[in-house]
Amino acid sequence: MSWDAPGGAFHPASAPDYVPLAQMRQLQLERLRAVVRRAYDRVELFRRRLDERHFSPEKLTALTDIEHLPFTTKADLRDTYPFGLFASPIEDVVRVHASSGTTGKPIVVAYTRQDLEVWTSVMVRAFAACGLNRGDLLQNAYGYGLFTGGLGAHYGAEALGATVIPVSGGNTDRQIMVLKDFRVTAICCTPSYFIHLIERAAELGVRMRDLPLRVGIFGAEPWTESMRRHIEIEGGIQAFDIYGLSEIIGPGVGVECPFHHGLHIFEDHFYPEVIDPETGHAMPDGEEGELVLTTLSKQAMPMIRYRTRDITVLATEPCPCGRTVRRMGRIARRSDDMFIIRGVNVFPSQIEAALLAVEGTLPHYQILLTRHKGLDAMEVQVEVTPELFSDKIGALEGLRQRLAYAVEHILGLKVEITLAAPRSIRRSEGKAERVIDRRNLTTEVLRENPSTVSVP
Ligand code: DLL
Repeated sequence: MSWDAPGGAFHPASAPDYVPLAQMRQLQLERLRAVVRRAYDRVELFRRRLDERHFSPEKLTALTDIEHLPFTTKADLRDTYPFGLFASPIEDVVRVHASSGTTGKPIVVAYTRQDLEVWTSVMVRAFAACGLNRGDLLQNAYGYGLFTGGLGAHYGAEALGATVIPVSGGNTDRQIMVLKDFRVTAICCTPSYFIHLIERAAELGVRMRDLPLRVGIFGAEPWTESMRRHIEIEGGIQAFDIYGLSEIIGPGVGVECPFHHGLHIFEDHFYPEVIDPETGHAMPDGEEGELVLTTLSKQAMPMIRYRTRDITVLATEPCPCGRTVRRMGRIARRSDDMFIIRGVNVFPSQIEAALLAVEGTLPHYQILLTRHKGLDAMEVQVEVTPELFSDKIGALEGLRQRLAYAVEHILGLKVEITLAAPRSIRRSEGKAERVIDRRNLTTEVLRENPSTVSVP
């Protein structure tokens, strides 16, 4: 990569995003061989699994041989907690991060100095793809700390030469003051938090779209095209989707370019596959399945065929921006945030799409699952616009029926819709909590306290 352009600006075209495919595949094969060798020599779990398959690193002679390698899962990280998958001695590990697991303990990830350099370089490429450069003031409202969002974005933007404002997450009124007073031109945070910022700004008499802010780089949670439209119109900005996960590096695995035709994957460092989540078999490009990623250059904690649980498609058609690296579709859902209600598989994103298609609602909703006498029930609470909320009861009832119909039409399930007052659903400063599942809680409470008969 080069920063040699006039004024020391970063030149996106100097990044490996544009190299001819054959050259990329060659580089990937060389790196794959090296990383598999490293993991085999240094990570006991991986060596055991490869030995069980009677496969050794030197048998890997083509990229398609990756199919012979075992998958790595979140459970493997949990089982080897905290440092069991490290491939570098602790003396060479200069940073750790952690992300909350589904059960009590977090999963821990590690970086050598070189890993951090790689991370910074992909974040530079990501921000540059969103049109950021020197002279931009970036408000970094991803949380700083164990979460990878804050520091990942911070070092990338600094290396790009942008002016970083490290506000971190939370303290919404101060965020708005900084946005306005510092004449911020770009922001990064979760999309749900940005929607919250727009709203709070309006309450404070600040119209987000009148500010100099022009770009938002949003990720860390699923969001939809309707949310993008809302953000772009109300925020007066162009909104980009950025993807990543702690296990692989943090933010910076892939990002949209200004054409918004999916997210370009930084394939020279992260090798993507899409598999059928049921069978584990590779899916052809263009078909939807679970994203599996292999780190091609990670030293401290190489991940071989990590099952992300994120559902997407890989696109190979050329992008008008000229980047040759493959793109992944926007992640609308995970294979495991799915919940099953009365035998029907439901993804929160399906409900969100149905709600937002109906005029009069805001993109704030919560799905409440309960069980009564063994029967599952789903209630969807959705906020309505202030105009509608102050309207006649009849208008609200009409809206409620339209929403119930829209959701039932998509899911084939009866749901209870509750219209909520504007700003009544709890806002998150990081990832939004969309589903509250009280079904297990009910049984747990009963077990702890057998005299309890009814639980809310
Ligand atoms: O969320 C890293 C990140 C920070 C990405 C800031 C983008 C921006 P984790 O906390 O480990 O890491 O969570 C990773 O979040 O497997 C997806 O399910 C989800 N996710 C991340 N980015 C997106 C996105 C960070 N753009 C998990 N769209 C991933 C949808 C996303 N889901």
